[in-house]
Amino acid sequence: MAQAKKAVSKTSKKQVSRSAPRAIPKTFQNYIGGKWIPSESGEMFENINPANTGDVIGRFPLSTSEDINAAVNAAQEAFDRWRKTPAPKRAELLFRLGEILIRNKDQYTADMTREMGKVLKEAGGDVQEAIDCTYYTAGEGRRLHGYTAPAEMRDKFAMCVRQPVGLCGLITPWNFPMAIPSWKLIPALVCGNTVVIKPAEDTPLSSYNLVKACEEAGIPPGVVNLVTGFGETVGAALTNHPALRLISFTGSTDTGRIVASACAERNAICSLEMGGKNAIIIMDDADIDLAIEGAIWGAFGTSGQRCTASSRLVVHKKVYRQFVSKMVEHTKALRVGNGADPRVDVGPVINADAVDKVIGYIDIGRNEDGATLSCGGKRLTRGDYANGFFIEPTVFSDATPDMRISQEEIFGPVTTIIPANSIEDAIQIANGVRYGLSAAIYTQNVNRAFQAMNELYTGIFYVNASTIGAEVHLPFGGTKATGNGHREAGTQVLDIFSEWKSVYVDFSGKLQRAQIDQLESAQ
Ligand code: UN1
Repeated sequence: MAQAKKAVSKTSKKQVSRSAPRAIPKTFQNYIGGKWIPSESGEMFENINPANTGDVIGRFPLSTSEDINAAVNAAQEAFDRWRKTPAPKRAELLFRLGEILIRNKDQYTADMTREMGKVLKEAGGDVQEAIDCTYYTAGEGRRLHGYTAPAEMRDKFAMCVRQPVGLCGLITPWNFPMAIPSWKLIPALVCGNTVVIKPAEDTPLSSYNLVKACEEAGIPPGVVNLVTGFGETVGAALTNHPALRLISFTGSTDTGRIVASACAERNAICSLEMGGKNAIIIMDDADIDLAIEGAIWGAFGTSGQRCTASSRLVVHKKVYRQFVSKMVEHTKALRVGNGADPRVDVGPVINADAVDKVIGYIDIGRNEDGATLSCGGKRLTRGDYANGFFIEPTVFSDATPDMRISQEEIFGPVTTIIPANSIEDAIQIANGVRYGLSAAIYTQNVNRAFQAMNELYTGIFYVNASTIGAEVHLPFGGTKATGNGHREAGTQVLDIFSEWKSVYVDFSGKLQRAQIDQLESAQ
């Protein structure tokens, strides 16, 4: 998943090129208690276009723990009224939000490509996922089902209902800058919680757009609060705030561990969505051209910066050579560039740290691991690439399962091809990493497809499709180091943002003792 940013200087997070011409950037504010206000620090950081670092998208508040305190107070003040607002009424506001998102989709899409780098089609998909999530989850306003169950005593009624958990802190990543905030925000709201959102410092504009739309939809002041800034300051302040009952975090596994420890200290609920090292298995009976298409899309879509990216391709030895040569041919044909150009297939990576990390892994793959670099491998720096964070789509082949490039999350346009001897071997390789988010198999054999489905220990699984492309009405999340047992999306997300209350109504008019009196009551 998205990497946490290191502390960087306030105005150069993406290493601004000072030689490039600069228009005066727009200034943005935090949203606290229904008001747009600056940080108490008065300081700002710049949001830079990763395809062109001379393009400053805006200046956002470099917030502090004081701003977090103010936002949490606002969420606290709004909570009682919001939780008592009937869920269908809360949902009406969310449906209105969905309409606003649809109306502004093109603008949000362009903004997202500009701040995050992903190509326009994908940015449009990201906004669409927020729309889908909003409509689907708003529908829960008229469900939020609990259940009734027979009581063990006569004249006694038993049921369980959902109640909001309270104040929630949402820490969201830069790789899906509107979809993932919506996965957290919309269910939190429909369940009756109030929230403080801390978006990734690389992509605050998409969260700003989402929150602005919430304001326009009429979501009451204090229910949704937005505080921008860096993980080390505002992320930490949010995570450690005693009034927040829940922290929902999507980001790197290392940062997730810090978040989880902080939550454990104060018994806060913590939901984590973290790394992946997702494998596509390509069997000898697969439709190879279809598998190549899926592998290219899964490995290089979003420049490989998805937690579900197809970063390992485990290929049966009988079709291995054929697969590698086609994969290289198709990878070389990809057009790298500014995602705003509709001819481009692969945009930049998010920032200078990401370039260093990805190029570092390419060096490891080549030197320390000793895999074959089949294509790509370099940062692109000339001409139109000079002011952006562009890396050639890169394929390693002849890798072994234990190499670092086969084990560690690179989070960039790099995929590793590993040969396998059999379905059993392929499954073992695919399972042999610390993560368990997504996996896929290409095969024409239904038995193999089901065998893989049964034995791959991941939260998401695809047959004859890539490892990416999850839809909002099914649970999203992973096993092992990918998460901590929760699922976003689907109806399962309601189990993060609500708590169960079991209710017993005794209408017998006398004392009935559970577990003790049941034999008598059966007579
Ligand atoms: C991610 O991989 O970081 O499944 C999120 C997908 C998208 C969400 C991906 N719907 O590809």
